Amino acid sequence: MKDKPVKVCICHHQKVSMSLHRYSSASSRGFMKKKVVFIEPEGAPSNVFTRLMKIPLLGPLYLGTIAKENGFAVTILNENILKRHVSDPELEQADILCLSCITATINRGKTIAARYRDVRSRLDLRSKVIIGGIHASMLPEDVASHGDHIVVGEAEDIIVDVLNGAFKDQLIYSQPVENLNQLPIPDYSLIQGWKTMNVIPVMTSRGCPYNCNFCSVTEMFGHKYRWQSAQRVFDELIRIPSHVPTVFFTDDHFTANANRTEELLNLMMKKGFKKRWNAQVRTEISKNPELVATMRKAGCRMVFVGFESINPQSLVSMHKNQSIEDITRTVKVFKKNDICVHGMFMLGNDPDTTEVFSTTTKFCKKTGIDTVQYTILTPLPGTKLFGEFVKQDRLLHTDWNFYDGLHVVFKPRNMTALQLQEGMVECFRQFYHYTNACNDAFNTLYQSAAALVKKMYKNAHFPSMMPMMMKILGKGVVSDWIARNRSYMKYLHMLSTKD
Ligand code: B12
Ligand code: SF4
Repeated sequence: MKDKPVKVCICHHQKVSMSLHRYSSASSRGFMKKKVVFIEPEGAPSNVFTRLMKIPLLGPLYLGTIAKENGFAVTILNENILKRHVSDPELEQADILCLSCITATINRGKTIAARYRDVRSRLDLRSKVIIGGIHASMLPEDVASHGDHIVVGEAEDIIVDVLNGAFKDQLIYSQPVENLNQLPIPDYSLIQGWKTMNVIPVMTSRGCPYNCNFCSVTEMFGHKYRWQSAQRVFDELIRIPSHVPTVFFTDDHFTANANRTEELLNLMMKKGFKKRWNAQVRTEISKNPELVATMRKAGCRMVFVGFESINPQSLVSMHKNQSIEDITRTVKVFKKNDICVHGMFMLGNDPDTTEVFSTTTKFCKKTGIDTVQYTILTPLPGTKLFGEFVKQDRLLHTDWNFYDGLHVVFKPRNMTALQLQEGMVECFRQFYHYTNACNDAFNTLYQSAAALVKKMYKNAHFPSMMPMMMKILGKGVVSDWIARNRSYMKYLHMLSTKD
């Protein structure tokens, strides 16, 4: 394990915004278009989402669409969608390479940048690397030696100027997009292999008024909640190709503006929008059961909710602003409306002891949460948590590959790092096993029969098979994670014997 010094971003934020609202200026004609290649490097192979759901980040899509509309020849290479690394010929063709990375993918991004420079210089061609995305925005110093320009923040307003070479400074600060309605409809055909995508991400808002200490969303997109109008969202929805069955509203907080949400859902129902969709929500929404019922009618099949912890002290230490009652009510209200609940939990907060593993798994079983995602508290760069852990000298290392929420990268307070790592694995094992899947199968059978009877009299929803399937698939994912991470477990074991 490499120990690298951590530099926390303390740059002066002199923000620049050169050419606002040039998202749809006319394409240039009559000369060779500059080739711009956006790359989203592969995610951690053990991450269940990387393997099962190929969802691209929207950054390259918005920026690529704007660049195309402004006369550049754009390709987006997403290594998760391609299921392979980008090749040398693909890198050779890029006049400008644009990298979009989260923390867990930045190491791979740096490798790609080096390879790109290498293949271009062998052909005696100039190379230009621009790096953006959340990691570069939170820790620009970490990537400075790998890019000609590092862009901090939302880049829609400046991308054309950056590509045109209008900026002299290496570090470029951009402004948040003020009016999200003006964003172009993402052009998915720019992504090579996009037709294999079975879920299309749509993001209808940015920013979050909350202040969770582990989250980088507020650092990146701010506390002001900005949203698109129902009509703008609908315009995007109807352009999604018919072969894609599912939409994922990737907003951090899809229902934060209840009026806008209701307007959108009504529009979807009125216009007969038929795709099923999932969304990320906070627990507050379950205080509005009418809206939840409308969500189901408009096609919602699953919600992803950051429950984070069932240890009340941990909820406080995270500044999550939610209680156990909120969590319990949320599961109840959504299940009552036949919407599956994917609960996301974070283990290893300072108030957590080893007891947290069994109490969390028991809670998940008792409440009947459909699918779960246990993560380990992770100090992501730019967050308050990261700042605190650096100050307290609690980071184990800064090998970003392991900053994926599935590896312990800090010294926990009330247990060893190994106990935390093993505890997470055990939580997964307890949830994703065949007995649970069989229980789901029986429940599904029973509920289907009940729905059939009900349907004779009124509308009834048939239960989803998804939780059962996820439990079977999840079991394989957990075994795979264990097999791939033996050396990391050994490393944590070595640390615990040192203490
Ligand atoms: C959709 C989503 C997912 C999807 C797809 C993710 C993917 N392809 O990596 C799924 C569900 C699979 C997922 C999984 C994970 N995710 Co996620 N996810 C998101 C979410 C909600 C939306 C991403 C998005 O599209 N944003 C909107 C676009 C517009 O923003 P953007 O892509 O950052 O682009 C803007 C700027 O960054 C910049 N920019 C971006 N690229 C470039 C390139 C250039 C050249 C330039 C100039 C500018 C630029 O301009 C863009 C336009 O304004 C974000 C939260 C968020 N609000 O962003 C979290 C987020 C990205 N995820 C996060 C995390 C931690 C994870 C997981 C590790 C969680 C886990 N434990 O499993 C995994 C890792 C997956 C992987 N790749 O390995 C963190 C990342 C933080 C960090 N520092 O790394 C975020 C920020 C959430 C958080 N709470 O902090 N995720
Ligand atoms: S975790 Fe969710 S609620 Fe908390 S600050 Fe981040 S986006 Fe907002």
